[in-house]
Amino acid sequence: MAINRILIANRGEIALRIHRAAHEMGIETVAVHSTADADAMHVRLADHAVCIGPPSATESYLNVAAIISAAEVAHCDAIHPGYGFLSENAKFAEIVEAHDIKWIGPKPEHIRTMGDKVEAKRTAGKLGLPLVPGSDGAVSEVSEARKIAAEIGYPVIIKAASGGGGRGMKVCEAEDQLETLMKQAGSEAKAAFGDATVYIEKYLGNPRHIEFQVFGDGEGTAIHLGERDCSLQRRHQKVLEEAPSPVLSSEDRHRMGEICSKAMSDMGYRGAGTIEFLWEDGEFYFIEMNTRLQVEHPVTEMITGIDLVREQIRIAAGKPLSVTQSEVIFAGHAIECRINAEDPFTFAPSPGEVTSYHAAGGMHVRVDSGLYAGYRIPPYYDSMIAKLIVYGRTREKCIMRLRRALEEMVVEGVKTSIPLHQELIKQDDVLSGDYSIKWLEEWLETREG
Ligand code: MV4
Repeated sequence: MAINRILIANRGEIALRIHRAAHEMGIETVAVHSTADADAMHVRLADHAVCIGPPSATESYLNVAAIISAAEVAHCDAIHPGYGFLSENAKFAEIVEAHDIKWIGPKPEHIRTMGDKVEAKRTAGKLGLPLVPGSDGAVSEVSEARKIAAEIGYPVIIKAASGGGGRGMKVCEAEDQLETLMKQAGSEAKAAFGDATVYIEKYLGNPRHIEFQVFGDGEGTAIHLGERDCSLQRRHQKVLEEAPSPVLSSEDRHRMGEICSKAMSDMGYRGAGTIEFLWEDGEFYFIEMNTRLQVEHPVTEMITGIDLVREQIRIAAGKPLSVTQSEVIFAGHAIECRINAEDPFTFAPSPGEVTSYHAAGGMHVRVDSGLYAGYRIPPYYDSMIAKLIVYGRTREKCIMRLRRALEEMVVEGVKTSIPLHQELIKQDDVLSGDYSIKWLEEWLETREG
């Protein structure tokens, strides 16, 4: 049952994050990397490294055969997929397990269920999670769509079953647009995901995105670690996340947290998961579940003191969760800023050589990053180069510390989103926590510069 050597099937800051948890548990690590990442920090720190292909992700970090071969050759007994890449690929999880390698992740059947948004919603409903009013499953006929929309009232949103993360959605304001938008949504979904299946929901005009972190042991024990507010997004990319949400009372947290952990317990969920809700006027509506560790997991770690990657590894090794629900104590406030190598005004990617680098430090400041002076940020992957996570006993103190930490960060040679974050945390609505999923894009339109 014990895990002695983990293959980390990822790159960048999350590969480092996994390496750190493993080493703190006395577990060896094997990095895999593309030719473009030979000089990356995750490759330098790991105990062993295997080159698995050319820069293109399809031929390296998504190359199942190359990753399984690397795991066999390097005698790994477990694979951690991180986020993105193969992390929510049920087939890959099955292949890993078929090779007698432990999959540090949820059961493949649960990954598959939650990957299909129609199935996910049906499952969530059965498990007692509150849903957005809408169609009961897929909608194939326009006549059926008309009937449902008339019942729930306009505006409605048409979503692709294979979509997720905001891709393939159409908002329909009135019945005369329904047929056109249904057909558009279907054909776009077919082109993008190879699946034309769509479903319909009541469109919520001004919600917040609030997600609950859950953990299960796969045998019916499950806990929640509270929520994260991720409403500040641009084009479905999160920019800043915080925990707890500025709008939830501890009663709200406990009530919704209990509903989430009960659901995970009933389904026998294993590992880390995130249940995403839209929140409007004090009500929660389930939208999707992510069956992976998330980028923003450190804010949860900061307010609970629990190492989420360590819990993932424990569960994969057949050990129980290290805490019971009553041992989970929420304290203080944490905010994460995602720092991207991009122009802070145009958002154009800015790869290239980092000529100088200094990470912020001091009390309650955490920087998760594989950057170093002289590192060349390759142009082939995601532009996120660092996460700055700051803790404070109150939200106000957390923001003061965040301002100080952003001042300290030095990344030269490429453009970064640090100036964007500095400006963002000066805004009254951000200071007061009064923002919804629309706030950031609206602010960017009115911003000067
Ligand atoms: C919605 C919605 C409004 N009403 N569903 C976008 C990503 C995907 N996870 C779900 N999304 C949305 N679903 C209903 N019924 C608005 C969004 C949405 C959104 C949600 C979370 C965070 C940012 C967003 C930005 C635009 C739209």
